[in-house]
Amino acid sequence: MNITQKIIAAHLLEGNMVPGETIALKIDQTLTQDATGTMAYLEFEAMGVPRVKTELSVAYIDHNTLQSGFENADDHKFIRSCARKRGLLFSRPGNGICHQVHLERFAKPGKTLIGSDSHTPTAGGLGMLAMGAGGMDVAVAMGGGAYHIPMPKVTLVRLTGQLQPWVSAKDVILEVLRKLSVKGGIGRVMEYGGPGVASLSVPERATITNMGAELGATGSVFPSDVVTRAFLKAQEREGDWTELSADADATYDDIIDIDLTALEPLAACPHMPDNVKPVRELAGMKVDQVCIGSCTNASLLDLMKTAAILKGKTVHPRVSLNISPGSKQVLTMIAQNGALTDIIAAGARVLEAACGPCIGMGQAPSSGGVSLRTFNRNFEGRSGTADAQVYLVSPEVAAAAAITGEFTDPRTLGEFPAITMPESFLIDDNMIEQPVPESEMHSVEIEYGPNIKPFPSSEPLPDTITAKAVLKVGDNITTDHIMPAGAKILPYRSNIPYLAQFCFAQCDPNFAANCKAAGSGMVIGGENYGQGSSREHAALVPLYLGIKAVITKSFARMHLANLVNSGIVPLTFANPMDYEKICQGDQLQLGDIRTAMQQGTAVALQNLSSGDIYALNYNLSPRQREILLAGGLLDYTRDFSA
Ligand code: MIC
Ligand code: SF4
Repeated sequence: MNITQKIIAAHLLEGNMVPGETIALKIDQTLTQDATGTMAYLEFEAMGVPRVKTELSVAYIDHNTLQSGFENADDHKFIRSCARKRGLLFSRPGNGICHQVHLERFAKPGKTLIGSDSHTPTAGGLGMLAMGAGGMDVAVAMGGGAYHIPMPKVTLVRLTGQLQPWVSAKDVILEVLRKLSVKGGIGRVMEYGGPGVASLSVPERATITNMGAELGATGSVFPSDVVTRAFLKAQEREGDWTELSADADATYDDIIDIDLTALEPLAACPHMPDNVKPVRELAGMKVDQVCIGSCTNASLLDLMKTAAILKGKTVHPRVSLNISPGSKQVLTMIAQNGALTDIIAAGARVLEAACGPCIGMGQAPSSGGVSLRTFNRNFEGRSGTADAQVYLVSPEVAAAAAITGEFTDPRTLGEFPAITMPESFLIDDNMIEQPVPESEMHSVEIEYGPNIKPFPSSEPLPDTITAKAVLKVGDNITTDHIMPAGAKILPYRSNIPYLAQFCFAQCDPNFAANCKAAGSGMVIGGENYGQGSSREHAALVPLYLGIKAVITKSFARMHLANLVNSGIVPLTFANPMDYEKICQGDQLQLGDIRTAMQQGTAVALQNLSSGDIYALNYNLSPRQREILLAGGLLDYTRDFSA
């Protein structure tokens, strides 16, 4: 077996390990962050489970850290009260980005983790099967329920050679994205192997597994080897180590080869992570902003490299350099070893250890500004500036541009500063709060601030759905298109009615008004609809606006699951050419949809405006069809437990 199959086999509760067939997995650990967490804990409360049943569940505060009103602070209190009462660890604001902290303090080789954040697979760098999921799925897992996914195919990414000076882990994953595209990982776990693995440290591996999310992959995983052991030892967690490797005769569904020695510095150009070019081709382009941070590239190693490049220099006058460390551990260590002094002296604007600019929580670039970011997503408008040109790069390329004021191939800067991993990290978990003992849980009140509004209710699936095509969009629509984030909107993640006005605003500013006027609607989409984040708001808000079905050429995994969990029917065109035949505004009908979901029979879409009929497909497990029949996962769970 390969590593993925080994972890799945050890956690399999139901189903056969045949790619595409639905499997149910036991989940050992969960994580949430605050932007998805408020909803996840509201759902957990609605499920009525008194204490979490996992081996470990952690509630992080890292996204909504700008507090320009009461909303975020209130939501943090709500999450803290849930964590204390329900048996979760609470990672306080300031402690760092969930994926970075989880890697440092909690990830364990061979275990399963789901998190209400699409970059949860970061922990795959430590040999975990870690997956992003919607908040409701995480709430179910916290309650001890299984996590259902289609059994993934496994792609071996065989690494040979060794990275050359100034070339880094970011370039490895950008190369994979260049080769495979943002759709290339769909339905797959990317498993790293080959002789090149041994040369990569755990934080470097985590940069690679982190951006497996951008491939659309279910997860990404590295072996657990001596390097993993050394990292865990340095984190005073050697006891958490177990060896994990693929059998010598393991088989894979596909293999891709990457020669680390041949890689060069790369950049993902606006506005997709797979639009990758060599940095040398971009050299000379003027740069306005540089941001170093995020769950992709804000480890100790990344910031030590940054500091070494900035040492004794001044940030170019044209450039605003922003640095957000990945965790309190990272920030404390660079403060102690002097690297932070070099960063500050060079003129960097040092932000708190949180997501920050990555999710548009401040530091929006100037109009039309060129921003080089060590992050993982450069979707249009995500930075907070609609016409900004965001490039995704390594810390080396980012720091080089911060000094020169232009895209610079860092290999032209001379000798690479040698940075090595420390033998021990500074361990202080004082910002991780323990829950109260179960015997005292009644003493903790859940604190609901005025920002928290009830979530939208859905109804059991009707016999027939008749509704207008309120929106037609193209390929690769992201959840940032469906439900944008950023400093102005994110504080309302627990207020679905308020969020509704921003739904699809970038695609059609009249979307919300049209939905309200129509009363109900369907959305028509192209390939890979709903790629990107795990946010279930991209389903809950359309539900609130009356969307009953979404019909596309294909869906991204997490968004499809979120639609089902919200009671919105996801269907695909049997003949993708039929997509062309529907116009926005057409009146559409799904006849006998309830019977089809009950019996697993064929579904057709009638276009009442043109008279055409289109055959549709659905790739839904019997459980997912039952969830739809019940009107969503919450109602299904209630029916189930009744
Ligand atoms: C993101 O990077 O887009 C986010 C913000 O972390 C999301 C979660 C969210 O929308 O709250 C993700 O990646 O899942
Ligand atoms: Fe936070 Fe950005 Fe990572 Fe999402 S991608 S978890 S916003 S740092």
